[in-house]
Amino acid sequence: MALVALDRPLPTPAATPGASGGCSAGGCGSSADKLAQLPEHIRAKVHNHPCFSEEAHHHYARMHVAVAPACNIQCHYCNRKYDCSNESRPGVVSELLTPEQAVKKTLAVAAEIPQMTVLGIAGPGDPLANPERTLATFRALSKNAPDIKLCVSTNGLALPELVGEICEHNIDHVTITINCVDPEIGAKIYPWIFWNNRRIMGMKGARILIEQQQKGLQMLCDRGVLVKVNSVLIPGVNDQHLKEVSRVVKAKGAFLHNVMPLIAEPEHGSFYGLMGQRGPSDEELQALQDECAGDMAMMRHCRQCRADAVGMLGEDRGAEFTLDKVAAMDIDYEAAMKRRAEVRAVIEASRAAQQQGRSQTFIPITSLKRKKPQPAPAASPAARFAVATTGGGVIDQHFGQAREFLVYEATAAGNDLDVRFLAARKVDLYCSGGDTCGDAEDRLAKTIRTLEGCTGVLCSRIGFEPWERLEAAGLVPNGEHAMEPIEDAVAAVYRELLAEGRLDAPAKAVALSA
Ligand code: CLF
Ligand code: SF4
Repeated sequence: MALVALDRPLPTPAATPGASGGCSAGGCGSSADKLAQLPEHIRAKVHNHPCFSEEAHHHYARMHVAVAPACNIQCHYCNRKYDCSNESRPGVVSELLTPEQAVKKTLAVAAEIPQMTVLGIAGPGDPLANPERTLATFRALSKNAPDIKLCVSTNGLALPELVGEICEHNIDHVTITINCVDPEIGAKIYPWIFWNNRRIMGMKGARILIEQQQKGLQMLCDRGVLVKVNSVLIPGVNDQHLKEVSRVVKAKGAFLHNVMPLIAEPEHGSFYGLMGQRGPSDEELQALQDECAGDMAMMRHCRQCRADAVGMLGEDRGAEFTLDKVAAMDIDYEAAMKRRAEVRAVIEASRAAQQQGRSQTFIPITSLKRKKPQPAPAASPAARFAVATTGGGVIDQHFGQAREFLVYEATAAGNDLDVRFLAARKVDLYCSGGDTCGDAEDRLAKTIRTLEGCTGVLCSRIGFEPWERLEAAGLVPNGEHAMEPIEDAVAAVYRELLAEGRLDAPAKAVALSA
């Protein structure tokens, strides 16, 4: 295979921890393992989609093109001046694109970021309320860039009428934002819809929207299109109801449910923002995700990205691809496709090696026993770890350079150790260089507050000062697992702390070294 330049280093199997203890393929709840359990035809569809597969989001990027300005409904959490809150964090899209501009930009990004596998249209309005612009973009891309997966996000009102076109253009992944299945609750979220050239208010409008969403969902599932359902968690409005939503959409065949926190700030000018409607806390969000998880697979790695986002989830490289910069690029897409295939092959080899390393280096938790073995208790305390990573599924980021931390939870039950991804938490850059270091103190204090509830922080390196501050706040800093796969490193640190009796009270009951 030709040597391929990547914009980030890939882990090698040798980086997989041996003595420190890796996870077993069965005992560790790794997302890669869950992916492997899917039927082959579904696995092929989600394998390199960063939103539909949590494991893929460590390796592959997505991009959005903002070609859809109009919307056919009003959500109380949306102000048209801002990106669609369904699929993006607030902030105006920098540039609205024509389909032609969108195609050129997509080819440019695909050539520059070969691990970009998915092109999504997610706003800034509703893509299916702008069918000509949206479908023209998809049509041109399915012809000119057959190696890019196509993805669309919609509120669902216009969906049933467009299912045929969606299937025709190979749009394999659809997201429908479904916040309720009860019109009474719907009327509290949607003041009106625009339907058959009329504005329909309140419960009547909400009922039509719900019927259209459910009909569209069923039609897509019947045709084998993979559907993800997004729901905005609005405390006091639909928090008690989302479990029912999860049950209903799963019964219809939805693949994944993404419960996202409401973002409502007065400065966004949305109804909820101005009325002081609060969003959920991290704990409320996670509790609801856990409750819904009984019914179906949950997405927990959503970054609520902009309608013009470019790059890995959590990163935005949009500024590198403004219209003027793209216009100046000379793109040979035939050559780019070749290089993209080579890069994908390298990534896949790395993913396979990580999996292989994981199953080869498993050291059962009982191997930490030194003297007379004693039975482990039924369960050990759960502990959360914040991880600094730029992608690739490895710990490769300096603490001071992290703009977000991925939070993982480790739990031991008997001989099994489970490590699961919980959420991404955004932080301000602690170390931004230049002359802004005076603010670093404040930013560090904020970061520590953001990491509340975590036991430790894993990063590739960390300075002396933040190390001390983390310790003073009761967090255990750890820079010893640089370039190791995240789940293995979390498992290793959990084992160490458990063996040293440094986890919470129940940990002391675990006789690992009697
Ligand atoms: Fe975009 Fe959405 Fe497709 Fe992903 S985003 S259209 S499914 S390619 Fe992904 Fe962004 Fe969350 Fe959306 S992280 S907001 S879920
Ligand atoms: Fe805004 Fe999206 Fe709702 Fe339309 S569907 S009102 S663009 S959040």
